[in-house]
Amino acid sequence: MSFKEVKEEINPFIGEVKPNWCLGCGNYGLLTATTNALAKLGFKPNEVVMTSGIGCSSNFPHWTSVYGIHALHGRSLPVAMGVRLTNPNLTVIAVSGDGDTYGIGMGHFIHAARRNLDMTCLVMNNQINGLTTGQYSPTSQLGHITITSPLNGVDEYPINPISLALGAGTSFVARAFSGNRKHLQSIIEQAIQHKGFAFVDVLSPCVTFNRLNTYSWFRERVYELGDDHDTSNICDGLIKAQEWGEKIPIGVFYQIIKPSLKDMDPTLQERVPVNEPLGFKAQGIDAHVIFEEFS
Ligand SMILES: Cc1ncc(C[n+]2csc(CCOP(=O)(O)OP(=O)(O)O)c2C)c(N)n1
Ligand code: SF4
Ligand SMILES: [Mg+2]
Repeated sequence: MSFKEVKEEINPFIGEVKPNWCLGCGNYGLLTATTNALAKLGFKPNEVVMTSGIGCSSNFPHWTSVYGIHALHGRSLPVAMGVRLTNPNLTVIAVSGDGDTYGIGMGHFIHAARRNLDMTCLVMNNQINGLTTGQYSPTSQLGHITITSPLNGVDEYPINPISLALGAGTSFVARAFSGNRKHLQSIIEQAIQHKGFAFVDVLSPCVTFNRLNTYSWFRERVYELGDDHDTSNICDGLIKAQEWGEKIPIGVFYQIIKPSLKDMDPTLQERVPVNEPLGFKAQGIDAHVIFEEFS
């Protein structure tokens, strides 16, 4: 049996290119959980597309066998929304980091939440800019000494991704920890199955540039939200979102089913762009001819 055949039998979503993340990087946990979740839910690789921005985390689609679009810094979500509106047959997953999503991509995050298009947004939150060697990010802890806060540490208050997502109207809001693989996979499965914009902030330690928020730091603090947490009550979600410090809750904070931009806009329902003929009819140009030239 070739490696390719073994891989396809074990998990067809594992890509042929080996990840170049540092040994122990938190992102491996999410990669395993996501590929396992997709296989368990019965998808085929050609039914899924992943978009990403720029960062160590945003290299994620390369390590899988699904369609991937490695976009510009902070632009994972607008590209994902474009795919979602163009081809309703694909399952869309946007992956990125904390710097990418909550920094340069912040505006897109809020507006993607408002549109509630059916897609999943997975953020690998390591509270640092990993790829660019350890500058502080929008989620870095106050006082954290980094190469861009070398003297007194970070002096800007960190963003709270959970309350931010709730405030923007996100219809599925969750947090998971890459060191708790079983729980992480179950959250990813729920997010992919959710009808609407599903957001998961994944605590994903950077073992090279963040020596503060380590696996052991999280293991001492994270706990799973129990059955007593009412996921249909946004106020309960907002209260739990404030917990960060001695105790850090993981799990689904809030979930609601509500119409998306597409459901409410008749022009987006009338035409399915992927089924439209390619080309510019008015000018008499057939785009197939152009594509053939490059094939
Ligand atoms: C327009 C633009 N500005 C800045 C950069 C430099 N840059 C590349 S990745 C990155 C931060 C990535 O941080 P994060 O999203 O947290 O990813 P991580 O590497 O931590 O996984 C920055 C600032 C860039 N590529 N493009
Ligand atoms: S630098 Fe950090 S985020 Fe990047 S691959 Fe290494 S451990 Fe992961
Ligand atoms: Mg980061």
